[in-house]
Amino acid sequence: MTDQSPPRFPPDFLFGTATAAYQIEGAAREGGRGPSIWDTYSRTPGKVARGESGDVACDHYHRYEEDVALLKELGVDTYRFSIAWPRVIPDGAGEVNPEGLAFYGGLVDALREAGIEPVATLYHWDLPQALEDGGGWRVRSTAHHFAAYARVVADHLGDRVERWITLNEPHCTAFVGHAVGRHAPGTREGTPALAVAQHLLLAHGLAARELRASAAEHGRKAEVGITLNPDRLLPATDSAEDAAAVDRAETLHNRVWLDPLLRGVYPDNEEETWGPMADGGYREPEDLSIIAQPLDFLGLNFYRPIRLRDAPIPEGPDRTAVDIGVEEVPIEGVRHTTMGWPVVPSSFTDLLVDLHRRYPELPPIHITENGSAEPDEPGPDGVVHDTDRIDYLRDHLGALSDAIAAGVDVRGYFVWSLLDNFEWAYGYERRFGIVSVDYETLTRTPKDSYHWYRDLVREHKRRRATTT
Ligand code: GBH
Repeated sequence: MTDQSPPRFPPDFLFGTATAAYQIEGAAREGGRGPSIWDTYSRTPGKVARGESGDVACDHYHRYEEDVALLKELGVDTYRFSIAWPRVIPDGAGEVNPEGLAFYGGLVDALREAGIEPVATLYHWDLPQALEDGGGWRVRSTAHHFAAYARVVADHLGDRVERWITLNEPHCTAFVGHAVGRHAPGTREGTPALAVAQHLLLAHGLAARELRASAAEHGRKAEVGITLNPDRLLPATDSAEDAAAVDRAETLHNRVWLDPLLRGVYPDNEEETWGPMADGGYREPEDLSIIAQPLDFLGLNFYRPIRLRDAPIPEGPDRTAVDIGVEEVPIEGVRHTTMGWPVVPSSFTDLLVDLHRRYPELPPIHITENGSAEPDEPGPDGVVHDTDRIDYLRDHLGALSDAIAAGVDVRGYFVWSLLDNFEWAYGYERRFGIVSVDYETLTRTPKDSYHWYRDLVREHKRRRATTT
């Protein structure tokens, strides 16, 4: 039996929710916004389920005040959103769009007015199309353009935003975008996808320097982090082959990011993982020192564990960067969400404790996303009674508090997501929100999980007030 009482957290622990620009904003052709690779991808037939796109999404661009009111009623300490690069710099480089900056200025002001600390992610996958046309993340110059964009945003919003996330899940950009092909730009590449990973790491490092330089120049505070989605990878059997397969997958999923960022080294098994693809010539000697500058915090997104077994490694020119000789094996005997993802809360504890053990260099952690996609059928009262989501959140918060008790330094937790939204290649059918969105009328209706989370945050704040 699972414990029904909500877990407790240290008094200064922060609770929030998270969203991302392309998934909620809509207004894709308004306010001077330039096109992004997700506009191109979504408008390409056959890429996104039912041909859906983020053209309208939740229309958050026009309704952000209503959404901030929902956050205020929810009582959260903090809110994580992302800034659309093509709203700020429509072509990715050069001309800045004041209307784009004004939109985020308005959002940040509304949040602060409501007593909610904004956390801004600079890149949640919406690369300006003009940069993709010039080679995208495959070319080094994109990292420098990203740093210039970071500087513009920091100069403009740094008086009201103190916590920054450079990139969201670079793993998805590099490997789902350029090898699996299920995210924009949707290609299936080998060495170029590894170059993308390198340029993303470099972009993070260069942008972190700009965020800090801007803060220093203006006499402001800035905390800089990056959000990764490290996976809890489990071998299907205890064979040596499956253990080796998990080692390769650890490199593809986790070490490719964590080793350079936290230790200033590249994973020592790149050859075993990628064979001839690993030797790309896209690295410069100074890169590691730029990439490995200290992080103020590490953002982690967690949803589910993955079970893997050894599989044949395809050879030849069609081999992509995700073809490393592993195959996913279903995890049975547990509930699965509408994403088909197994619900195993203890794997969240295990992941955090294992990272803590393997990387003594870990900075404080924020769980920048956790949540579940569940059916959206409302009851006769018009409200979605999402008890499965409440169970998911409660059990994962319990698993998180177990990790904290085991010594992992976690400072905050953001539910994914405030609103039902555009779930990338799955379109609008998969719903992660604690607030339901009617995509015909764009009406927002809180689900039971919203009220459950509101009560949890209230209770936490009540205890915080009595202990400080
Ligand atoms: C996060 O990604 C995202 O940051 C967020 O925007 C998203 O809405 C949320 O989670 C829920 O999905 O089978 O090869 O096509 C989570 C990690 C990794 C999940 C890529 C979907 C598809 C891989 N995502 N994965 S593939």
